[in-house]
Amino acid sequence: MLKLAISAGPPMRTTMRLSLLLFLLLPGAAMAADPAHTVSQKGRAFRPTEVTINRDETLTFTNEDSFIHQIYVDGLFDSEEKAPGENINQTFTKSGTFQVRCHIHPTMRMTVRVK
Ligand SMILES: [Cu+2]
Repeated sequence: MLKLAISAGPPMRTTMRLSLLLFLLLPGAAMAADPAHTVSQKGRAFRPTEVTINRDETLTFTNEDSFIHQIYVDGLFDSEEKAPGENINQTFTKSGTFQVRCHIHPTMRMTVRVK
């Protein structure tokens, strides 16, 4: 698809299309590549077990097990159950120290510190 679009127009149009493409792709790529905001659920455990973020930042929880997980913080949020390979994007809008847990696996827990 990309090659077809580039070869179809004259050079000016190609530059414009490439700029638009980069504009659309780069923010998403930067977010996906940020390891500080990603928590994996693997082996019935959160990894890492402690994360510090700023208020209003979002953590992405990735289910890397072969069974269902979810996440909750008492009194704050309670996510849907997620199948293997699915993600949960959770924004922390309050400052404080929170224990994130999984209803399905009571031994799973981690600490999120929100500045
Ligand atoms: Cu779980």
